[in-house]
Amino acid sequence: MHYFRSSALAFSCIAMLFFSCKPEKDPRILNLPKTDLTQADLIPKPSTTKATYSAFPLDQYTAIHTAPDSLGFNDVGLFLAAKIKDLVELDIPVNTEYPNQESVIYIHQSDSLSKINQESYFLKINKDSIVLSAGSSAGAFRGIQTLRQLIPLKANDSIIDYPVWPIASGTINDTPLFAYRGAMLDVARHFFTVEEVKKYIDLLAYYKYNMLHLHLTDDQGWRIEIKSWPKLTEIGGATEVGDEPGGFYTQEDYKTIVEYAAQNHITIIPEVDMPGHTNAASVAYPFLNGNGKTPEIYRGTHVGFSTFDTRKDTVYTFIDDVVREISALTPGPYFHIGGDESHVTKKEDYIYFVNKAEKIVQRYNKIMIGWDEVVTADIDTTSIAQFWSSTDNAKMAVAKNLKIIMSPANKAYLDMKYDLESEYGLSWAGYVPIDTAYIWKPESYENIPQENILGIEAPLWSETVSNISELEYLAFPRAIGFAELNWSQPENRDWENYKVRLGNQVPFLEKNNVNYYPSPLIEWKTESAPPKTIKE
Ligand code: TNX
Repeated sequence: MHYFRSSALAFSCIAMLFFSCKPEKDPRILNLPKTDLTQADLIPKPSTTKATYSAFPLDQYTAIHTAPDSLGFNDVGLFLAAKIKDLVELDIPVNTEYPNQESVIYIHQSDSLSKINQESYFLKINKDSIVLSAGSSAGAFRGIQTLRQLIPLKANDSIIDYPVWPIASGTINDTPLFAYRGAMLDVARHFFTVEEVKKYIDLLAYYKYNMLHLHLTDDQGWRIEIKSWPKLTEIGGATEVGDEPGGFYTQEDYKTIVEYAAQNHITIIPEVDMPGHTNAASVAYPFLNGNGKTPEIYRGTHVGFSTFDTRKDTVYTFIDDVVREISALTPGPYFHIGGDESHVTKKEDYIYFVNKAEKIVQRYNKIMIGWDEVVTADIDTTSIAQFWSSTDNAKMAVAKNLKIIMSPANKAYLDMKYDLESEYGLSWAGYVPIDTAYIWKPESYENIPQENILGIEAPLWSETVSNISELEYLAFPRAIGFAELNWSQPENRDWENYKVRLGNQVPFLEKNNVNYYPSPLIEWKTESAPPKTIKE
């Protein structure tokens, strides 16, 4: 009897090997370890999470199926498949014929969700399927980031004879707190290559950022090709802070960045800083200069010494060309005119300048953004103020009913040193350790009403950093905290709980070769954490 049973088993195994090259889906898959979705290390923390304590088996039988391509959902499916391939080496088919329908990730369009918010999504993880619903491909893309964060790095290979990555089951309902979740990169003080910017975009997208502001010009360099004014990059592109060689983006390079960002559902915001911070432009075209001195190349880190000549018509012809050419390459709705620290521009000249620059930006159908000083001019309520230092300016912005981007330097500046030990960074706004960067309420900061606030943008000025590794040291982990402040509901944010989830980002950061500051405030999980399971 015993003998008979085992020989029958052997026979069916041989038959199975004979008829199929892939092993059959093992029924023991249903016995995946118990999980608890509410304990997952998700950043930003979702609005609501419910656990059902089992798991979806991500494995060689999984396929992705999406809503029709016209809505951009196919691209989101392909993006997910590519990230799964990078992470666990599985080839997951997207919208192709698949033999096994028991293990499918569906990505659906849902009109009811788009009524809440274009970026909202609903994720339902079952034992045999994952259903991601979103109003738009942007919402689906945000949901995909959540799903990526739920995939364990290590397969649960003790269960069956092929690898399975169990994804904790349950439901997640998620909506962003703020519509504008930004980072800024200063490519003017030090130049960063297209590849470096792409890597930063990858990391920002993982944490659900949707805006990347590029500070393209400053005293030390001009970084974007303007075809009608070629010396800007011929001369202005050849310098940066210190001895390094500078660099610039051709218009094709810039398009590459814009397209790559768009694939990551991130909008690029170009900034041409004016009328101050313009030494590099004036070196290239001295007629622009308004500070009464002969412009000379500048490789230092002082601010506030340069200005355009605000009363010359040809200066506005120049600005019109620059705004027109950059706007034509920029699908996003915004154009940033800078406007900060114009210490050698007379007040009345500054106001005159900002009023005229705003009209030029509007002529090319863009919404003007400026650093908080621009509110001292007569700007339209459609323009946006970026609060970085002056609460008086922030209050004036509220009085004028402007929308405000929150970048208070003592909280949100990624270029401030963490502490005494910091290798890079400045400290004019104080040290910004990661608890200071996390424990504040952007939605009620300095009595600015929440309805005026678009969201936080975390600027990274590059006087002290010159390559991606140094950039990452300042940005990570603080940029991860701003992602949570921007996305998660205030009642879901908690420093103690965040600390644990942040410590568990190490496998992701290491896998992506990210140079983060290992702050002593956090218990970093340097070994890839196994999937969280509950003992039965
Ligand atoms: C202030 S923030 C600046 C920048 C500097 C930065 C350094 C702002 C609008 N202007 O020009 O790079 O401080 O932290």
